[in-house]
Amino acid sequence: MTISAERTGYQVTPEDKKFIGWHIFVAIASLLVGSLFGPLQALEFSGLDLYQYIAPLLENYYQGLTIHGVLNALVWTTFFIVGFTYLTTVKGLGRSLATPRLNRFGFWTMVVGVFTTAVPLLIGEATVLFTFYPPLKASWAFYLGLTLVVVGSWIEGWGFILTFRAWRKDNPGVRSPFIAFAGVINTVMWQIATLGVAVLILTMLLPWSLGIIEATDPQLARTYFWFTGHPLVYFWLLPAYLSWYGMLPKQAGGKLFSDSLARLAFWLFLLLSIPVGFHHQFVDPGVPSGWKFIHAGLTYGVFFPSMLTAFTVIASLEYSAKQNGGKGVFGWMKALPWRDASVTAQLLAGILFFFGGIGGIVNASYNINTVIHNTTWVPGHFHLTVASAVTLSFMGISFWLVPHLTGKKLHSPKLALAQAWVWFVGMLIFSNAMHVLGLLGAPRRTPLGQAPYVPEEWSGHLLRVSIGGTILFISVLMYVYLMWKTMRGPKADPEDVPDIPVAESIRDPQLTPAWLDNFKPWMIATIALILIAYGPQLIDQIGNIQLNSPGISP
Ligand code: HAS
Ligand code: CU
Repeated sequence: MTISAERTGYQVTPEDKKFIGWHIFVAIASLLVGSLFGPLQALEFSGLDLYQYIAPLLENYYQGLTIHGVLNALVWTTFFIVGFTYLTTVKGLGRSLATPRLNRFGFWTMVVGVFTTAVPLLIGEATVLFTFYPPLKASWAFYLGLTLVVVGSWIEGWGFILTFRAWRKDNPGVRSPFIAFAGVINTVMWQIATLGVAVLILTMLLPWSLGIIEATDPQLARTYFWFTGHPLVYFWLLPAYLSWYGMLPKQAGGKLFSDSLARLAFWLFLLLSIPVGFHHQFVDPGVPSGWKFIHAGLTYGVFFPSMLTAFTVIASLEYSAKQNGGKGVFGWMKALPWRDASVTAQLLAGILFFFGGIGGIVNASYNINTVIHNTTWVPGHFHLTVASAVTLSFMGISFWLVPHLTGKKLHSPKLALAQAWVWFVGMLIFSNAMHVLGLLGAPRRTPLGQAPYVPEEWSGHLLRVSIGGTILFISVLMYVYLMWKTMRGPKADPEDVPDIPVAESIRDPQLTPAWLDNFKPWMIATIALILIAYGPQLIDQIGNIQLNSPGISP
């Protein structure tokens, strides 16, 4: 018995479509505003200082960098993910949410949070970069706004979890539909992961910014931060994986190679996403090296489900291409639907992610990390991951999603295809230059155009950052233009509106082992592993808390 959404043919209700559409709208608006600040940094690297022209608006380089990071890495992603998970939950389970009012409340909480965060950001009262480490100090409104965004995402997440449970009650023993399953695992992971920043903000940053406590403990703050900060990157990534496993094979004219492997990867992400945060703190003096070593080992562990993903997704693509006449060990790749902008964007995102993943293993290696830590290598790495694997996939998804939600046709499929390629080329140039500069020792988060110590040897690479960054900016503008024109276009014939692509798996999912569809053992193991990997250090660092670091702002 297969009961994929494909067979149930459930159509998402117009109200749900509209509500999901608002999430995507806020996401794209944030991406646009956040991206306006990208070229400022990229061009500054080769000495073109645009900041002087907008001096009355921006205080300094760091303010622009903070806005860029917060809007692109935090807001664009979170709104897109929550909206997309809403869609995969209702479509996958073939029913509307159990809690529509709760989700509306969650959404508006997030929106109020974004505005509360935006005000101090724009007036220069929150120039603390997207990691907001103390002793850098922001206005209380910044911390409160971030809290509201996180709490809103929790509330929406409860809606997805409760709906999944209601479905489970009605369908005992039936394998959960993959796209709903994958979205809900990411939601559960997020609920646990965000406890770190929740404690950080509520016990330290908010009271500090309100003057209730005088100073902070930066070491403990960083530990709390990375408890959330690392799993955050998988919160971004897993919706892209959901699409690569659960949708892309259908778009490529085939099927998912293995439902079991797909589910195993998601469980491993639940298990291993959180207890690896110290790989961001290899040089922190307050964390003993034994614990860093354990987190380095667990990071190699969380590398594995991504390799599993590369295998399974490429196998699905090969199967699909061969169904459609593709031949040869590599020749089948030519038979993929490269004219389909949504498919191409996601394939290019996957290719860029290979390089990002290899860089990740360099970062994770305790001793080699000291070579690249705090250099431009790190932004090079995360532009291949969050800004490519994730962002370019989300762009590809929106090529069918926005038409589906609005009942329109994609404004220009050719422009969409070009947009994906422009991103790919821009990112190859940009990220390669950032990696090379990092190896040469260029510090991250630094206006290198003004730095007096920059050797001549760097100038070619700095120029490539500027060129790559400008190309990426052009690609964002193409994307936003396309989405705007699509949204504003005339209603299309219902046959011309793309449906949600839901891939079937080659083997009946009902044959997938039951332990790959049962939360209980995985939840127990997840919590146990977090307690082992973090418990002793948290007890130690909280026990030795030193609130003695006053705030500074640049
Ligand atoms: Fe990372 C720093 C380690 C993945 C994001 N990372 C960062 C920062 C960000 C970030 C934002 O261990 C900077 C934070 C800051 O501001 O300080 N990262 C890793 C490792 C992985 C990894 C081991 N990172 C990500 C992902 C991110 C992300 C995903 C965002 C979404 N990262 C680190 C470490 C640091 C770090 C250290 C700290 C550095 C420092 O010192 O500060 C792994 O998860 C990567 C696994 C990936 C793979 C690739 C699999 C390939 C696939 C492609 C399939 C191909 C397809 C296309 C579908 C194994 C799945 C086929 C096409 C055809 C044509 C057939
Ligand atoms: Cu990490």
